[in-house]
Amino acid sequence: MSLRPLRTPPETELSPELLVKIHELMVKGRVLEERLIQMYKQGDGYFWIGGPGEEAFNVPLGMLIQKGRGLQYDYCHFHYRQSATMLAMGVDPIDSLRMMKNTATDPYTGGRNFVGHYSIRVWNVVPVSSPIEVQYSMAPGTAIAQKRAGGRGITIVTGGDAGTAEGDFSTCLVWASRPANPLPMLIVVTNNKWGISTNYAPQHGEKRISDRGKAFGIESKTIDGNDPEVSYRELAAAMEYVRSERKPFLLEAMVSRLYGHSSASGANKVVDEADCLVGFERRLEERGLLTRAQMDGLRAQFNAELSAAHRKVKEEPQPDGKSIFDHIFSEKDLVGGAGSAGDGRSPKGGA
Ligand SMILES: Cc1ncc(C[n+]2csc(CCOP(=O)(O)OP(=O)(O)O)c2C)c(N)n1
Ligand SMILES: [Mg+2]
Repeated sequence: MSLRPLRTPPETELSPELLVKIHELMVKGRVLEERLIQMYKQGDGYFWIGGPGEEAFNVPLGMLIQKGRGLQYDYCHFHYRQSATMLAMGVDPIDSLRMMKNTATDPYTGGRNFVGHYSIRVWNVVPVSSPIEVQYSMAPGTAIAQKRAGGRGITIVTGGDAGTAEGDFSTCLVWASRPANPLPMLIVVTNNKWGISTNYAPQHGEKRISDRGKAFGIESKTIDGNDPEVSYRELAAAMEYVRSERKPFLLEAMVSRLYGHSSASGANKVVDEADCLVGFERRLEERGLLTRAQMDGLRAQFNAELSAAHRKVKEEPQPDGKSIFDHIFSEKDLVGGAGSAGDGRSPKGGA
């Protein structure tokens, strides 16, 4: 179901249709995460990690990505809180449930990796890694190739605040900003003010993480990632800068972490952090764009869809033990062509 806005308000720069679309995807993203948490708690999966609380930023990001395969499209080096971005890019949520349940039908990893660890070659979505921050030192590789190729494709890398303490983040800033070859990279830090159980404040001498861009001459900004309108506008502007100037941009988005770090910390709802969905829905109601009943109906519809998907996935098989050594990267010749069979979405050639 796609909701239609009731009237056109003058006070917003984004069109009512766009705001309603963003809202729909935010609700879908939240319902998906809540379903995944429920699956974990019911024993339909071993571990949960995800991004409930980051939808206001992650949805606009996914909507603005130019998806496709190869250097003329955007390369995505994501971390494990990006399900809402993937939904906005167009994935089917049932496949996230498959990854959660580690079924053989999981198209991203064949049931071999944690939930949230997407890998989609046809959309340049580089496999998400559990070791944090490594994506920041790998991302310059695709950006160098894109710089050489020319065009408007960019490299997008995301990660958390705590991980910026690691050397990979500095490596990224250095490589992105060399005057001899600045790189077309959107460097994103989603700052939820936590690294598992370690709070941000006593760990960071810099006032803002985005300030670290200044030393390298990198354009940078800190934004309210809990506001989808701010996020959409700022992401659109930053991406246009990177696409046209072929230079890096460091964007820090302040976000909430609504269910703690992961299932390892209980995955229970926190009450002391702002919920981006609550604030946005209040605004949509006040502006007369959607009614409470419409929004409740949308949530109920996604809940029903994912409940049915959950029942389906429960019946699907786990991977066969014999396949454990399939898809070993070092045994493939991805450049020469041998071993690159597959549609790039299935684990055959996709992981
Ligand atoms: C290289 C590495 N060191 C430590 C860990 C353990 N670890 C997993 S998540 C995490 C905290 C990450 O915090 P942050 O970068 O702020 O991202 P967030 O989870 O808050 O989004 C740590 C230390 C890891 N996975 N990899
Ligand atoms: Mg964090």
